[in-house]
Amino acid sequence: MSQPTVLQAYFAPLDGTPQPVFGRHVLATVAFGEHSGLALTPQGHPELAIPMSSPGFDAFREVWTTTAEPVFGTRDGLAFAHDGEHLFVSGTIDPLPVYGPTVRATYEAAFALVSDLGYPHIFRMWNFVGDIIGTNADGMEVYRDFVAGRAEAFASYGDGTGHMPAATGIGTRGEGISFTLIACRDGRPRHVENQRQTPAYHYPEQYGPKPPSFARATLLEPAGAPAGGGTLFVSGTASILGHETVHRGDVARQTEVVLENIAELIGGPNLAAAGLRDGHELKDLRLVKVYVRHEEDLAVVRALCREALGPDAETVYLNVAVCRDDLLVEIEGLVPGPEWIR
Ligand code: 3EB
Repeated sequence: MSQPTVLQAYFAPLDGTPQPVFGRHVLATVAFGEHSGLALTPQGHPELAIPMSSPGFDAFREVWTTTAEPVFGTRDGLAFAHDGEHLFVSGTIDPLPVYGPTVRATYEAAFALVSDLGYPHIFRMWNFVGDIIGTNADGMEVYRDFVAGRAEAFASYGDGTGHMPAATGIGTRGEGISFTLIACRDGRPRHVENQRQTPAYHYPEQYGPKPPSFARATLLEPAGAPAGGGTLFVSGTASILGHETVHRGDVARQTEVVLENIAELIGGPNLAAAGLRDGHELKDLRLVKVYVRHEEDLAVVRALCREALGPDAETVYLNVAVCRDDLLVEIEGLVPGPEWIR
């Protein structure tokens, strides 16, 4: 039997070319720096650049690698990379007075690529929304405008698992919208909700005309690997209980609720409720991105994260707006499966 194709990620400095370890290939990168754009690099792989760095916070390149030789390309303004098991797609949308119809068309083009290239299972998405809590030309909040367009695209997407992938929806320090998705061919994503939170796709209408299309976490059980393993992708998580923001104006308590929400989400009882084995702790989280709305809150948020997360968590901090004006912090990360080599 052939070896499973293993996907991994790491954070690298922005300057310099990503150097994967022997036997691995760069699939795609995301540059969290000062610039925006999407292109195939001289090395071949797609790189999405998002303006999200600022003085006092982090700037870094997220490098996705794979054990199989990837193929790179572009279609419909999207850039992609695939390795026979995983497909990485990135796209950008220029600033617009109203985003919904273009978000719908662009995400539909991405879903068509997912289907045409034969990687039907989307297991993780990131949605980077400039001016996220600003107002569009119709007087609607940009995030709600975006969410409605995305929901229309998801309405015609079905991978047979019947659920939405783990995702992040977050502000940037620039304009326009960009996104990245990762899908797989033979692996099976297992989507997980959080017993402390209303599924986002069931949020009531007070948060917008269409509910957000994402799961709280997704476990990717790699094709060909023994059952019970897999990487658990944790969505952007905020200080929300049920569907309501809690601790308005109190960044320390919001950070505590976020960390408790993630601890509950990845813990044994919540995973068992989703039919999954294993259970994890906050100390198991890696590649943690902490989105802090107010620059001056960084020290408080950092201290609480340092205490809760492990010393190897590889935590980065970015100063961007979150999708509700009362949310001060959002945190995402992943729990690597046994297939990861460190
Ligand atoms: C929330 O729980 C906070 O729209 O893709 C978190 C993760 C949030 C993903 C998205 C939004 C998204 O509703 C916001």
